Amino acid sequence: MSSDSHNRPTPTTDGPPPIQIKRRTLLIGLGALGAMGVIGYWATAAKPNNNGSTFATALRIPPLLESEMLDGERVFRLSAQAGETELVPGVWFATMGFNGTHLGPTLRAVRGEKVRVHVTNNLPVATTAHWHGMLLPASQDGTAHQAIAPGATWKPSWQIDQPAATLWYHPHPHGQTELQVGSGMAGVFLIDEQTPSGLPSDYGVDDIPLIIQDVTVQSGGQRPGTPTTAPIGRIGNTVIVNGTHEPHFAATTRQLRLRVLNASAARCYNLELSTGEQFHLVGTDGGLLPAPSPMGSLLLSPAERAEIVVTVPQDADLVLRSVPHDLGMSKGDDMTSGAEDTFGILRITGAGAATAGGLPTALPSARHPGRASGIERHFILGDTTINGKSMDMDRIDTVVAAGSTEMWMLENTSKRAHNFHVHGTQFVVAAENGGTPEPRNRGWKDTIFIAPGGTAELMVPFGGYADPTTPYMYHCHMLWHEDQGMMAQYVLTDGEPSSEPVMHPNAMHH
Ligand SMILES: [Cu+2]
Repeated sequence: MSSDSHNRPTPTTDGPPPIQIKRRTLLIGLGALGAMGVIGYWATAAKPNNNGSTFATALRIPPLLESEMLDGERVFRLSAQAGETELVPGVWFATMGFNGTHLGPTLRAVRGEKVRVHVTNNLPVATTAHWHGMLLPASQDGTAHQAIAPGATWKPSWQIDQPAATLWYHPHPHGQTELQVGSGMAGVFLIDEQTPSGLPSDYGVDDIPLIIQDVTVQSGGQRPGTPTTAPIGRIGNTVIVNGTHEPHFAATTRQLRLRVLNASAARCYNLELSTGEQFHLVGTDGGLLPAPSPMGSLLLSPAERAEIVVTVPQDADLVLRSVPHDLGMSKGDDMTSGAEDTFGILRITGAGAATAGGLPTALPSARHPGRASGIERHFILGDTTINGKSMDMDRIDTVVAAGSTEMWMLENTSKRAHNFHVHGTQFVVAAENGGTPEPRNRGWKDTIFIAPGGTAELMVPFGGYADPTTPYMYHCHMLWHEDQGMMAQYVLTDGEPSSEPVMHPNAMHH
C-alpha cells in the first residue's frame, strides 16, 4: 500500500528482498543484519481460522493514482521500490511495491483514451510491469521481453479499447514472478465506459477493490521465498486485504460493489458470506455480465477477478470469508494447498448504511463471439509444462492470425491444480469439463481454473496488433508453476497462422 503510515524507510539491499518475517524489536536491535535480509527470529501466528470477531482495523483503500494529460495521452507514473511494511501488527516484512513499499495505487482510465505509464525501477533487481487482462500490443505488455533494468524507466503506451473491467498490473520477470508479486508488487487498473452501468461506482465508498494475498507468519527457520510445500506453490498462513490484516469496512450504503482480485501466488479462495446470504456476481475478469448472477459461494484462483455486489442491511455485522473447497487433487495435496482452510477476509458492518436502490436487472455486457470454426489448438497441462515443454524465451510456440478467433482446448492431465492465463485477449469459456461452464466462468475471462483431469474449451478472439517479433505469453498463473517454466509464447501475424514452434526471430540477440 502506498499509505505512508505503515511504511518504514527503505533499507539498502544487495539482492531481491525476499518474503521474510521478523520481529521489529529484533530488526531495530540488529539493524544491519535485518537490512541484509538475515533471518534471526520468526514471529508466530495461528492458522487463519478466525471468524471475523477481531477484525477491527479499517480496510486500507489503494489511492487512485493521479495522472496528467500530455499530448493527448493520460500519463501515469509508477515507481517500483522495496522497503519494509508492517503487514501484520508487530510483524514487519521485507516488501516491494509501486509508489510505496507494498502494493500499488489504482490506475483508472476511460475506454477510448490513450494512456502512457512511466514505470521507473528503483529496485536493486530487474522487474517488469505487466497489464493483466489488457488488450494492447505485445511490445507494451510488460513481459520478460520488456524487462526494466534497475534505475531505468519504461514508458509503454496504448489506447484503451475494451469494455469496463477490473484489470490489474504486476511484474512478470521470468523465474522471479512469485517472489516479486508475493512481496507485494500488485495494483488494480480500472477501465470505465463513458456510460455508467448503474452499479455502485463511488470509489472507496461503495465501489471497493479487495486485493487478497496470503503471507507467512511463523516460528522456526523457514528461509524466505524458498520452500514450496504445496504442489501448487507457496501457501501463506495469514491473509491480508489491500495490505490490511483482519480488515473492517463500515458500509455507508446498502449495496457494496467489491472488486475482488486474488493476487496470491497459489492460494485459491472460496468466497461466501458468514450470514449464508447470497451475493451477486456482476463482473468477471474482462467485464460485466449481462445480468447479476446470484450465488452463495465463488471460487477464485490466482489472478482471477470477480466483481460482486453485497447487500448490507443497516445493522449488519458480517464477514466475507473463505471456506473449504475442492481443488481436485489428492486429499493431502488439497490440504497443503489450503483448500480445507476456513478464515475471514473482510468484516463488513452496516451501522450507517442508508437505503439505496437495488441492483440493475440488466448490465451493459459485451456480446460473446460465436463458436470459432477456424483453427482449433490443443494444450496439455502437465506438472509444470504445456504440451510437454518448458518456457523458452527464444521459441515462439504458436503463431496466430491477427484479428482471428480460435478454439483453445485445454486438458489438465497432471495431478496438480492449475489455471490458465492468456495475455492480450479476453476469452469466453465454451465448455468446462465437457459441459456448461460454471456460473463463475460464464463471463469474459482471461484466467480459468482447471482441476486435475479437467478440461476447458475457450473461444479466444485475438487482437489486431500483428507483430512477428514480440510474443505474448500464455501460462499457468500459479506463480511457482509459471516460474518453473509452465509458460509459452504466441505472436500475432498478418500472414499464415501455424502451430509449429519456430525460433524467435531475435533469438540471436538474447
Ligand atoms: Cu499450474
